[in-house]
Amino acid sequence: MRVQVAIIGSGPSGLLLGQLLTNAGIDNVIIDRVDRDYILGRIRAGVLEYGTVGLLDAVGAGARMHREGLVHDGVSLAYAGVKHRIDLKALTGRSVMVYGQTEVTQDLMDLREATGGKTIYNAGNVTPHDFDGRPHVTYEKDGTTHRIDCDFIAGCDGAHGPSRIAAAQNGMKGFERVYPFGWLGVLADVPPVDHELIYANHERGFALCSQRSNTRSRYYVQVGLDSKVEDWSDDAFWDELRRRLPRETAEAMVTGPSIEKSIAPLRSFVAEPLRYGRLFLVGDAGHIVPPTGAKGLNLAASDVHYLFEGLRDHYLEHSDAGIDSYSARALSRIWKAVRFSWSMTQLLHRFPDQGDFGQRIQEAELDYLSNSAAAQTALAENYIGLPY
Ligand code: RFL
Ligand code: PHB
Repeated sequence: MRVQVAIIGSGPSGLLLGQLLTNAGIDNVIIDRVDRDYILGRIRAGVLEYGTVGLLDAVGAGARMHREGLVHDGVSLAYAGVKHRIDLKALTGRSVMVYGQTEVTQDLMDLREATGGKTIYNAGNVTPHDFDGRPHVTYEKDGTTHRIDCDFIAGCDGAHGPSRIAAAQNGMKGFERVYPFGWLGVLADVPPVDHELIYANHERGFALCSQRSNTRSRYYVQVGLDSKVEDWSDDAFWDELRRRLPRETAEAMVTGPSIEKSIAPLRSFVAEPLRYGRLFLVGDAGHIVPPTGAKGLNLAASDVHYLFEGLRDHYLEHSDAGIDSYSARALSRIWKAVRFSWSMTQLLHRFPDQGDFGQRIQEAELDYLSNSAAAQTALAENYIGLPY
């Protein structure tokens, strides 16, 4: 097979890039290690920046999001037993969209199918080759090795895929921070405790009240790295969550059986550069952020925006300026989101060595934030998403 662009990975970044290319008449194929149902079973992000919403609209995948997604004009921070609202809309003129990554992925998969996009699922041993010369991707399926020749390879295959590995073998530099805790997440068919998200700082650790709809909630509590999902009964989770929230919030909480429960470790990682000849790292393949800032999926979308502009200009304008500047343009936005996610993590979590002094410093910063329009504007600008 020969295509113009071979995309490794059928997560949000691969699907969004694939759709932009298809709509522009640029031939592409997506190759993934697993199948559609497996990908749709992964419960992940929930908050979309206005830029991500705009991109989904631009490709034609926004209709259900506007029908079923929840527009949030604000977000709350809770600390020392009190909740403080940050009015995103009043401070920036923008809102965010609460719509699950699973739904985004499903909408993009449905659109790809409807527009005749090619996807190869259940491909084994997917490997990018010769990206400085004649780029091609090989994979195994049904006992045979297949080869796809292409002009460019988009590595949209997440943090553990073959694109990051290939980059590491070709001079990539990685910048990393590992945090000494993880998030235990629970999904439950109970009404959300608040109409907006609550990020809570507490001496026992961070907690987050998020949601997927008016009848489905997504909650998280910070846990130690040695914690296992099996150690947490539903009751133990609800008790711990309530302990970390202001009293009225805890009392208003409706609990019920979990429909999903998982633990994710937190880390920050950035790969530099994001381009290796004709191979590009996109989304989680190029960077990881702790979920505290709700930036991972949104950064995947902005990477796609920059790379698509470069590829479009290459094919339609005969200019390589966009491809040549992809890594620098994307990294400049990525590092700002990495900084924001790191600072939100720093502000809201309990660190093993922070002690009472560290707790008071966090509370002082949260107090300053709740009383300063300037500080709230800085947070709001980052939360709704920096411009592309
Ligand atoms: P994905 O979604 O990981 O997709 C990569 C795809 O590549 C495939 N793949 C391979 N294919 C072929 N060969 C191989 N060897 C392969 N290895 C992997 C995989 O099967 C998969 O289909 O990366 P992508 O597209 O870059 O998207 C990134 C986002 O998924 C990620 O950044 C977000 O989920 C992060 N994130 C959040 N982001 C937000 O913007 N807002 C949020 O509120 C938010 N909350 C979260 C999150 C991530 C979380 N976890 C579990 C890490 C909450 C959590 C708990
Ligand atoms: C989620 O709903 O899963 C979610 C929301 C906000 C975050 C992280 C995760 O910052």
